Amino acid sequence: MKDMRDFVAVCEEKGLLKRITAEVDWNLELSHIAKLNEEAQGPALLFDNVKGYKSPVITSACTTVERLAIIMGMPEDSTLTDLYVGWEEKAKKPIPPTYVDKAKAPCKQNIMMGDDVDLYKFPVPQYYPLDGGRFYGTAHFIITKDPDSGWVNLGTYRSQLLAKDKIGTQFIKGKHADIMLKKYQKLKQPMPVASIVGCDPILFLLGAARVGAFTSEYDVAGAFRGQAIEIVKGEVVDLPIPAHAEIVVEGFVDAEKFMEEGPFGEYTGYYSGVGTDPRNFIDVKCVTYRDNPIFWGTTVGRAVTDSHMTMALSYGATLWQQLKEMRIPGLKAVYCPPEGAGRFLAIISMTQMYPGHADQVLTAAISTEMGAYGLKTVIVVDDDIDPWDIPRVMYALSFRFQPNRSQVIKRGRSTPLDPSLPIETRDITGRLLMDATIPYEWKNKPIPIELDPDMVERVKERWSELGF
Ligand SMILES: Cc1cc2nc3c(=O)[nH]c(=O)nc-3n(C[C@H](O)[C@H](O)[C@H](O)COP(=O)(O)O)c2cc1C
Ligand SMILES: [Mn+2]
Repeated sequence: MKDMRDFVAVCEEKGLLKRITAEVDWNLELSHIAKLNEEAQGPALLFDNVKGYKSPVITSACTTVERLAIIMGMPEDSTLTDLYVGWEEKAKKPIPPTYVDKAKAPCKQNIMMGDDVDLYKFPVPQYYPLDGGRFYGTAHFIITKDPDSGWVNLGTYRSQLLAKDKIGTQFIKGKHADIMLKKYQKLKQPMPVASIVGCDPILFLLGAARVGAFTSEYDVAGAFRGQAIEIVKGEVVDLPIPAHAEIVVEGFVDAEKFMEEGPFGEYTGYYSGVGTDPRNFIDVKCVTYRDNPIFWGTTVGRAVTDSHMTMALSYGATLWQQLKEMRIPGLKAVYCPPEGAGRFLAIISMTQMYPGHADQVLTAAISTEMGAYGLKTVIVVDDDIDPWDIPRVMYALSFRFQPNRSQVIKRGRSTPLDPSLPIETRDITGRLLMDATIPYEWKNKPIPIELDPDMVERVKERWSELGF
């Protein structure tokens, strides 16, 4: 799979994509169709007839585990936890991208330069009623380069359409683009950036994943595909651009210039902040795009939508990967529920091998790069319980968890989007670690009740006689 069109073709062939030919308004109608469709775990949607536009919009690409598996090149009956395991395995052998001839790069088929740049030429949706405007970048990612080391980063950070040649940025503190922007600020230079809409969907999943600093998401994408991602040079920025991208925005972010941005109906189910905030923005100098470009959007808002599934994969897989890298023995499986956007809550199943082992796993989870940011509750269960089996997790919390002994509250880095904290003080969160295992060191463990096997046989034989 090298681009969005391959993904559309695969999904269409498997009956996992629906073309909507009726006219649909980009203003709320399109997003509401997508949201209601996603609540029902429906197909990917290709809107062929957006009011006032000729080119299509795709939504709901990542809504089901089946389609996430297709993007990852994994068996379609995989569970989310299977995908975490596959992610960790595939990511092991990074392959750097390779340059191809510009003449052969579809992303260069059309160009708008300078004053001709007009982002209103694309069918950008308005998602929710109180959103500050249309959001150009949802299922997109922003490419930046570290001025010191040359490390190329791909990160998904939302972008509001602020003017025909301006899109907002929301690089939350400590995100890779934010770290780089601060370096450009010191150098007194604007940061060159490119925003990519529509491409091989694995690039978007990686843009949304917490790949460690100094590692390029391009190299990890190469690992997933088993071959180098094809790139070309930008027209005005010296950044590698996916050759098969649908729409490429090139421009500059000046760390000292701001425009009012937001609010936006976030994945927490609440609008971000209280109103607009001054934010940096991309001053767009050039746009290149394919013929009839497919505009890709992802629905945010109340769980569970497309973006929650995206994060349940990209964040959950990262947590699993980073725990595995710590080489802790006995880890069986991790599950980061889509209801918590894959990042507020994690459940870990493990085989205990020594006293304090469960405590180690709990503190390890919040010490990973992934878990150190915003993870609020970690539950560890014994290996007889699958972490995605929520009724069994409730059982463990009822019969194995002991508040006097097995919960610890820590503090750490929060996300400014967490609605459980007052809007003014969202820097620091509490973290709850819950040990729902039976302590390894107990000499007298509770004796589990097993049915008598002979009696079970006898009762089964008499089942119909008993009137069942
Ligand atoms: C749909 C979507 C929208 C996102 N919006 C933002 C955002 O506006 N700002 C932000 O800092 N992170 C946002 N994220 C999370 C980042 O993509 C994620 O933290 C990623 O790790 C950032 O890349 P980096 O690790 O290279 O900085 C969003 C994720 C998704 C899936
Ligand atoms: Mn990164």
